[in-house]
Amino acid sequence: MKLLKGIVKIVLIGLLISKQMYAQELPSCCTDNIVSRAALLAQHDRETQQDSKFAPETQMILIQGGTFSMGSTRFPDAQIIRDVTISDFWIDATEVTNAQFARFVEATGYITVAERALNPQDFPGVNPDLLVPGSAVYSPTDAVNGFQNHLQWWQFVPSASWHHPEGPESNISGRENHPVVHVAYEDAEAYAKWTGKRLPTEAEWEYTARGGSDSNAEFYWGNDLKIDGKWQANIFQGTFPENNTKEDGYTHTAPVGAFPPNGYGLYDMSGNVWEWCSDFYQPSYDPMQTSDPTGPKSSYDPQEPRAIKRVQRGGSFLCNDQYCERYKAGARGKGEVNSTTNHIGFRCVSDVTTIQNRE
Ligand SMILES: [Ca+2]
Ligand SMILES: [Ca+2]
Repeated sequence: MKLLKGIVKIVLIGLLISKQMYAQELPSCCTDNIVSRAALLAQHDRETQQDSKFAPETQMILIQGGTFSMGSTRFPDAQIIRDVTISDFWIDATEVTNAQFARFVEATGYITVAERALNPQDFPGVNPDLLVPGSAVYSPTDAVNGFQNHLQWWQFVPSASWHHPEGPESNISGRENHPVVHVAYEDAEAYAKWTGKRLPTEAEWEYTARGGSDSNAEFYWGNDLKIDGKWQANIFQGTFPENNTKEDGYTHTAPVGAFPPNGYGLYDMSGNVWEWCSDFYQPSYDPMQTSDPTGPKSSYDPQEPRAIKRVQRGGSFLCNDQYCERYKAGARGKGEVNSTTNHIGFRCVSDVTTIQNRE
C-alpha cells in the first residue's frame, strides 16, 4: 500500500511539474488542452510563412548595382560587348539544393517536367511507347568518335528525375546539399515563384559572377586556372568524355559551396551545374538594352531555329578546354526549355523592393 501511495505521489508531482512547465511555455488559451481558433490560425500562418518564404538555409547576398562591361571576345554569341547598368538586387549565394527543392515538392505536390508523360501530338512520328517520363543522363562510353555528336555521352533514361538523378535505382540520399538537377525552365520558375523570388536575368547573373572585378580575365577569378594549386570550380579533368581524372575531387555534382566563393561571396558561379536565366536565347546581345536588360522578346538559335531556348550560365562539371569552355568569364549557354539533364540547375534572385516588403 505504501508503495502504491509512493507511486501515486510521484505521478502527481510529475503532473504538477509538467503542468507548471506547460503553463509557462504556452499561452493561457492552450493550457486546458483546448486550443483556441486564434492560436491555430496563428500557427497555420507561421507554417505557411515557413513554407512559402526563403528556406532557412538559403543565404542571399545583397548586390550593390553598378555598370559593367558585359560580354566576351572569346565567345561569338557573347557580343557585342557593351556597358550595362544593373540595379541593386539580392541573389542566392548557392545553387538551389536537393533539400530545398524537396521542401518545395513536399509543400506543393509539384511534378517536374521530367516526371510527366510526353504528349504524342508533340512528337509526331515517334513511337508512343518511347514517350515516357525521364531525362538525359551523362553516360560516357569508351568508344567516343569525335565531339560532333554529343548523343555519344548522353542517354535518355526512363524515370530519371531530380530525385532519381541516374534513373529509378538511384536517389538523392547523401546528396541533400548537392544542386538539384533535371529541372526544366518552368520547374525552376515554379520553385522561384513559390519562394517569392525569380530567376536572374543573364545580365544580373554575369554582373554577380564577375564578383565586383572589372578585369577582362579568362576566368571569373583571374587568368590562372588554379590558384595556389587549388581548383576554383567543379569542372572536368582528364580526357573528355570518358576518362574523368577527378583532380578537383568530383566526377559529377559537388555539394554547393565546396569551392571558393567569388568576390561577392557567391559559390559555383563557374561549374558544378548550369544555371537557368530568364532571358530568351539569341546568338548576340541587343546593343540598345543597357539598363537592367531582360533580353529579347523571343528566342532564336540558328542551330535549332524551331526550339524555344532560354539562357543558361556558368557551365557544369562537364566543362573542360577540350569540349566546352563555357565555364569561362562572359560565356553563355542555351537550353531548350523542356530539356532536362543531370547537369542543369539554377539559383534565384529577388528585387530589393520584394525583400523590403517582407520585412
Ligand atoms: Ca569535377
Ligand atoms: Ca553553377
